[in-house]
Amino acid sequence: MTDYTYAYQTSTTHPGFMKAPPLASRPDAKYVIAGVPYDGATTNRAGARFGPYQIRRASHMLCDGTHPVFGVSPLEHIADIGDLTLPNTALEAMRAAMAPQVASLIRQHHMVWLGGDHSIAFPLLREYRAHFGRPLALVHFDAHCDTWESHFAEPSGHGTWVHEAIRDGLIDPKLTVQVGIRSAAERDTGRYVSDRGGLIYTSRDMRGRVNSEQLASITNEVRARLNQGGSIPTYLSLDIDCLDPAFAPGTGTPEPGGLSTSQVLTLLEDWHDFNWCGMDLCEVSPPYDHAELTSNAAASFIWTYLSGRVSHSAA
Ligand SMILES: [Mn+2]
Repeated sequence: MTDYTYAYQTSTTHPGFMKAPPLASRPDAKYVIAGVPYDGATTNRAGARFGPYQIRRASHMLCDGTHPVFGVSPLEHIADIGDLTLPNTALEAMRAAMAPQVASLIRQHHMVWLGGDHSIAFPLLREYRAHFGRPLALVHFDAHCDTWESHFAEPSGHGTWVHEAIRDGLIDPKLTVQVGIRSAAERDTGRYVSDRGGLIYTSRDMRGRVNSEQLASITNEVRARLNQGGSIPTYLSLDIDCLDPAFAPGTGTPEPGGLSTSQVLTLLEDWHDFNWCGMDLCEVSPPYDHAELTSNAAASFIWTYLSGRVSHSAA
């Protein structure tokens, strides 16, 4: 097999996310972390290849892992497989190497993927679509709509995957929810999801709404919408640039005027009982971070998601 090991890859599984053991020593782990350290599709500032390493490092401050809202720790339920072995080359070669590894993992585990730039979401969704045999529901936190039809004259990049996923029937556009959108985009691109029946909450829609009560109308609307799909598997794709650069400066394509860490945490807490089938957290770019703000936020979001899953499974 080609040696795809690069200096920046977390090629050992120790220490894993929250110091979770490697998958080999906990093969029946329900929840498994895997890094996808690829940033070859970044349009602005590269560096997300270092995201998985830094998110894991930030997660080590979570100590015993007991979550203040859910009162549980995900620690005994998780393993970390380290980073996928990928060629740091062209997009298609990377995706071809990624597919069999992803397919094998999602057959056996509930996965949390650490990006990497957001181009990894499309090949992930292809494997989920194949696994479940039906289009998924999608909840997508991002400053960007990611519905561009081309990537600067190339067919695919880190801002095209929602368009590609709808085009290829990987997700149901009516069961697609976007949160935090605010970047420059032509009207038909920016409203692509809502024009096809989905829901978009821009960061402006969310100004001044932080706690559960203030966000209740959004929560109720999203819950009602996802319930229309019955028990449809729902995938969470979280671009850290949904946050305002004040909360997440360490990202490749920052957009001022975004969400606060508290707003996103409220939603992750209040939406913990959705029918989640997996998540990714993309676009953490440590070279632009300050005081590890961005990687700490990313680690807290994943910890909250996992704690919510463990709490919901026990209920
Ligand atoms: Mn983005």
